[in-house]
Amino acid sequence: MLESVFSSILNAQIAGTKLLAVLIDPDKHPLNRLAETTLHVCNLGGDFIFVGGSLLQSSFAGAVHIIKENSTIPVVIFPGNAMQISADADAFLLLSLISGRNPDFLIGQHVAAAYSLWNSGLEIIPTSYILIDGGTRTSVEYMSQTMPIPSMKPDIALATAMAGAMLGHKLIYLEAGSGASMPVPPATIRHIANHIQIPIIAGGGIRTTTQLSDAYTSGATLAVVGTHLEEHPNALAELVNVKKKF
Ligand code: 1GP
Repeated sequence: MLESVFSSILNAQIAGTKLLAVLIDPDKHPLNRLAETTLHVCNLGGDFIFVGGSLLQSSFAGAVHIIKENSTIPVVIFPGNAMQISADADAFLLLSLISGRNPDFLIGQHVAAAYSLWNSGLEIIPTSYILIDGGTRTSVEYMSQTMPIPSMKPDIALATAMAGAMLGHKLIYLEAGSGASMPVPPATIRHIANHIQIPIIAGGGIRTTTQLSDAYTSGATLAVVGTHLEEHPNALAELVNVKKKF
């Protein structure tokens, strides 16, 4: 039987190994290139394909279908909103944007999506989604109409993650926002990892092998890279090499 997505992240955390997810935003990948991108990620050693985006200009379900058909690794929906659901995927991150105070992203979208998700057969993974200031106003900040946690306030980030843990979330996603000029500070990741046992995902603004390595060293089990690989698809090999060193 296939290992569930959450189990494989938890097992990596326990083993001290690291994982890499490539984010595919269907709006930024023409449908006729999706199969090629998917094969590229699988062949080079990505662990997961995350699918999601802020808007919905293209067919989300169509994109997930093509990705899943061509993928040998789990396909995980990382939704921008309740419209981004497809039973073709393997898992769904049920994100609660707990750094913000917008009820729509704390419970409203979840209720809107509930019937579809309940009946989808997808592995649903409740996830604390924590936006940390990455030096740029990002789409997630604007679309959610929430304020990120200041990057130099690791205690607030930790308190937020603690609240998420006590609410029963299974993952903590520390997000600087897609295309952020700075990733989540390693000190913030470390501060949370030192106090909370839940696996940490770090994403947003990771562009270099050093930034990726810093995210892992400071305690992230899974890193997510999108923009850098959209701009430089050939950079995936060096990122995978960083992951393999752990
Ligand atoms: C965004 O964490 C992801 O939600 C990836 O961000 O596009 O900056 O890599 P980038």
